[in-house]
Amino acid sequence: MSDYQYILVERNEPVGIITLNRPKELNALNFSVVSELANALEELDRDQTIRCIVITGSGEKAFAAGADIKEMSDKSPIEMMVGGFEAWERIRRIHTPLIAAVGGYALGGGCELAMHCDMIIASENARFGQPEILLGIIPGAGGTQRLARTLGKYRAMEIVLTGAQMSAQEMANLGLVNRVVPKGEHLNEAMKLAQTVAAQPPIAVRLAKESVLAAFETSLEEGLALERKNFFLLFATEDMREGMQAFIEKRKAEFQGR
Ligand code: CO8
Repeated sequence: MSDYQYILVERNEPVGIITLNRPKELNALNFSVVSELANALEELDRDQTIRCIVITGSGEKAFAAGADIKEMSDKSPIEMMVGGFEAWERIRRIHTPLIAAVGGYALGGGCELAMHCDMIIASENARFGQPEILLGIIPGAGGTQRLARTLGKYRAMEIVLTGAQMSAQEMANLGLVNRVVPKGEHLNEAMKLAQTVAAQPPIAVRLAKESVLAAFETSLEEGLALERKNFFLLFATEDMREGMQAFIEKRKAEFQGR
């Protein structure tokens, strides 16, 4: 595993854990953080022993308080464009399921990073929001699109146009947060969820993630066609035979990832 300056990477096989590690700056996402994150995620994604990845923030105050405003404040549009936005695309293409474990602030790019994940577990003190409008910009790493698709137009508009922060419970009620847990319990709960996902047959998990994500990008017709192809494809796996045989024989399935 490579050395990183701004993140910590652990393997608690079969779960990988990435911790954003700039607690004094509330884990603000400078270009290097996002680039390191994309590199680490790709490294874990290639590792067959890692079946689920948890992303969290160090310190009690924040998951991530957004892009690094100090780094961005004097940037030109071109510097922003070439500075590392492709790293967000690389994060978007990770096949392994990602779980965000959010304690404290998930604002701006921090909220967008949580939304790049496939599930979000939040402490009761978590705060979500897109405060970019207060800085004279708008979300740039998918916030307008993912909020609108998840919460609908009207809630997304309010969050993006006012910069208001939302509590973990409000976001859970709106469908953006899977579970709210007592303060400080977010990582434990995310790890439990990750272990459950990691115990499932990996090829089915990969195709299941691909199929659900397709719902955001395709028509119903195309999404159904993709789901059906992935469904048929899984009948070519040994894990499918094992899963069904184990059910019939009333024993626990032993999945091999084949
Ligand atoms: N960037 C840089 N430094 C930050 C950031 C940030 N986003 N957030 C906090 N910090 C720093 C503070 O400057 C402070 O540093 P110092 O001790 O040197 O003064 C330290 O972290 C602690 O912060 P505060 O003293 O402000 O802590 P408070 O508890 O008083 O307040 C808040 C916490 C409310 C979270 C407050 O820090 C805040 O409002 N932060 C900014 C939130 C924000 O506006 N985020 C959006 C940024 S824009 C964005 O994300 C665009 C995304 C575009 C795509 C992604 C590209 C990478």
